[in-house]
Amino acid sequence: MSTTDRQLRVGMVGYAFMGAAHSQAWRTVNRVFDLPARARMSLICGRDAGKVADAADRLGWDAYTTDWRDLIARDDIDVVDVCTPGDSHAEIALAALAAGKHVLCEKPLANTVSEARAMAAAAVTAQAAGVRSMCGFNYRRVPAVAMMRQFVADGRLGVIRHVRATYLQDWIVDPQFPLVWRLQRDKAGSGALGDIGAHIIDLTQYVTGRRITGVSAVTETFVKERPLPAGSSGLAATVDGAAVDGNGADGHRPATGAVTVDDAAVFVARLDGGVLATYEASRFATGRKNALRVEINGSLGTVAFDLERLNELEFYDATRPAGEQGFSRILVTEGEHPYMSAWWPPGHLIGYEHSFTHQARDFVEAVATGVDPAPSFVDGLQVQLVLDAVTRSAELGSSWTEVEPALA
Ligand code: SOE
Repeated sequence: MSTTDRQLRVGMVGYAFMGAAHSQAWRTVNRVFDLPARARMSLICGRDAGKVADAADRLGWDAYTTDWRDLIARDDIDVVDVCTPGDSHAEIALAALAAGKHVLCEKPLANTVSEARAMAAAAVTAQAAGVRSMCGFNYRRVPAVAMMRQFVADGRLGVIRHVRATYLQDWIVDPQFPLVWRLQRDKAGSGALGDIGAHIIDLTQYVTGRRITGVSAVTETFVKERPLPAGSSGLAATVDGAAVDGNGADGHRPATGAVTVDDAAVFVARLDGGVLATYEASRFATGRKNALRVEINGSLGTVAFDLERLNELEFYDATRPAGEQGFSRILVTEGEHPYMSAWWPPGHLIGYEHSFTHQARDFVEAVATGVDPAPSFVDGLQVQLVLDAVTRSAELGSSWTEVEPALA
């Protein structure tokens, strides 16, 4: 068998926003990257037969099923890609690992620390049998982020003193925006904290190579009651015949339900090695659509990344002669930059979806070459421990809360 004859037959559970993003990645990955195995989009799973059939057709999957247990039971599936809301991550991933399938699971890894612990333990056990698993923190795969990490690892920043991270959105500023699953604790685990805060927690730990050791947090749910959705898809949703003032077409107010997650979370943290950090995750930052920003200050320089300018990295090099210092903007679009040589000629830009293709690339390569991909489920558990500490700290009036290491 030649290397490209080797197939990894993927079965994906879920077909909404993340399902579409992952589909795009599976469809593209072997067209762009030269890899030791070929991902095949074998089977997609969703509960609604009509909708999943449509998704299979639209997103390019060979077949569909309405039962994830059926997907896992099939011996012609090698990889299970979990793109469902957090309340089913643990059950699906644990069953998949037990069946010897490699697993890619969307972030946050789970809804609770105990679920994440069980998943991490199962992943470590499965490793011994050559079964690989990875948590989908896709922003690690933005070339400028990978480069930022390299700068820190190479000592270009000297001694790291500060981390400053924000992830800001505004899609629920309108109090009439309906109560979608992302606003329900039993489905999503937490709100802005787990959905977008998890990204900056993972990114900053990844880039600095340091662990968050303690936090002091505040969280808030600004709008506590919202109309029930008639339908939703990704971050968009509708209320039955309702106008923006919340009155239904027939003059009756639509039924409402309680928002059971945070709308925003703000916390200060310590990372090991004496680093002081601030984090902010909000869905109420009016005008900020998907604004993730990370800045790291060290004794020899600063790097800053802004997702809205994801092809760039800002770098301040304090080792340059005093009169020549200042922030420089590195355009991360050249062949020597991480992932970029496979794409377009120098200077040609990439976007959000490419981070998922890079994630699929790294996953396929790891599985095909028999190494454990990162971020592992243990890394996912480490993020979960921070989310949990933030929640507990906020509940206790911002009291300082230690974060235990996932691998104690
Ligand atoms: C929704 O807030 C969301 O889609 C997150 O779930 C993703 O992880 C993030 O990449 C963009 O925002």
